[in-house]
Amino acid sequence: MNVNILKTDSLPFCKGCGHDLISKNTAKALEKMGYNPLDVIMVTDIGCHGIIDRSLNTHTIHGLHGRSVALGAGIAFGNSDPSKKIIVFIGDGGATIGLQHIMEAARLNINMSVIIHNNMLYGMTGGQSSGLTPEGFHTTTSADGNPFDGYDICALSHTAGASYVARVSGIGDISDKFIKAFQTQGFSLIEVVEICTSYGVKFNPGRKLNEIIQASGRIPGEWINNRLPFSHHQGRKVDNLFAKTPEISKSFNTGLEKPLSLIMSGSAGEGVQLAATIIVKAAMKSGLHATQKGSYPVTVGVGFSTAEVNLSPKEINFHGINVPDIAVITSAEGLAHSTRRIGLMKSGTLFIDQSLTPPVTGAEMIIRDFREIGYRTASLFAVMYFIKQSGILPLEAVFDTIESEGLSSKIPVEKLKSGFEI
Ligand SMILES: Cc1ncc(C[n+]2csc(CCOP(=O)(O)OP(=O)(O)O)c2C)c(N)n1
Ligand code: SF4
Repeated sequence: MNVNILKTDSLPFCKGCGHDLISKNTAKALEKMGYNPLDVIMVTDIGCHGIIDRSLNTHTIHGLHGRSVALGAGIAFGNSDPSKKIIVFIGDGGATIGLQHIMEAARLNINMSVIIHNNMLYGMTGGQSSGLTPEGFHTTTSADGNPFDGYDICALSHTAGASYVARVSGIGDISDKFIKAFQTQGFSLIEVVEICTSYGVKFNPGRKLNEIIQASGRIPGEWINNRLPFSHHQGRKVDNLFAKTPEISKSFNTGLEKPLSLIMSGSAGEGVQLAATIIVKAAMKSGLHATQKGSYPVTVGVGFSTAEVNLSPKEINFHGINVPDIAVITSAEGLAHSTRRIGLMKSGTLFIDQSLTPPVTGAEMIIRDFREIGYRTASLFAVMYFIKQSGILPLEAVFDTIESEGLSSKIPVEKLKSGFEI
């Protein structure tokens, strides 16, 4: 398979933003190294650099501000396949918020690469100083120039024990430096010093990147420790996460010939996520590839609950959904959460419970009492209704999954069967 790391050349950053250069050089380095996107796990942090997720064909994980290194470390601990590449993107804001995570990952020499997007300020929130802002650099919170010196993140990481550390200026082709980092056994970190064209340029008119770097005393360079990577000490003590996941074998046939995206929106307690899991597993039993993503408020147990499911006869590289092909809406909270995306549907089908006010959409609408079997089964009932109508997989695959997942006592199987006249 020859799939590019980036889905598009037109990345979602302001014109001239250094994040664009970093993303493209990361992709270039991985492509030069012959990586399949599905062997790359990209963890991104909160901030402008993090919105790259939607442009990547790799696996992507987006964490809390400053926590992406900890997330990457968790993945590295659970991964025993050296062909998988774990790369963490983080801003200078996130890097100082999560500084201790970086130090620990360097000290343990965990097998992962961290790329710090050091634009010397908090980009996404309007240009505040971070712990890496150099002395004298002007930001929203230091209008007279930063009175403090920033951390030397390269020196700290090198001293902590990272195998490979480099600081580079974010100009031109920097993919070879990235290749060195990605080839490293153990922890590698690259600090790319770059400019936020919206705020860095505005507050520091006339200053050029290389002059700022020289003035800061944080000169580009490479620092190497000859140490064994964490994986060497880890030995056989760690469990392989993939080994714990039972394989699903194909026992049914599919009628789906092209990718299909589905959003299911209801309320907490209505079994939306469980219904999505059942459908995903039933689809896999029918030979399809499938992805599932859940969204709900931080206070789990109240408010909306939305599941996004992609099904495809081919491998799925991008598991986000902008405009779905199918939407299944079973409660007012679910409708409120998905109204925007339903409004964007120009075709496809919306399955909506009859108790709700139909929204404006270009999708065909199927209105029905999906709660007749019980509100906890509304989402599953509605999505099974779609499955039966479309023939993308047999309903037997769904019932078989309910049984094999040990859910027969939780789900009113007989009622569902009679609902479908089985
Ligand atoms: C825990 C937490 N604190 C604050 C915020 C608000 N916030 C969102 S983006 C951001 C700044 C990000 O700056 P940086 O990490 O340097 O990344 P950049 O936007 O420059 O790429 C902040 C403070 C947040 N999302 N989470
Ligand atoms: S605000 Fe700054 S950091 Fe964010 S995308 Fe624009 S130029 Fe880049």
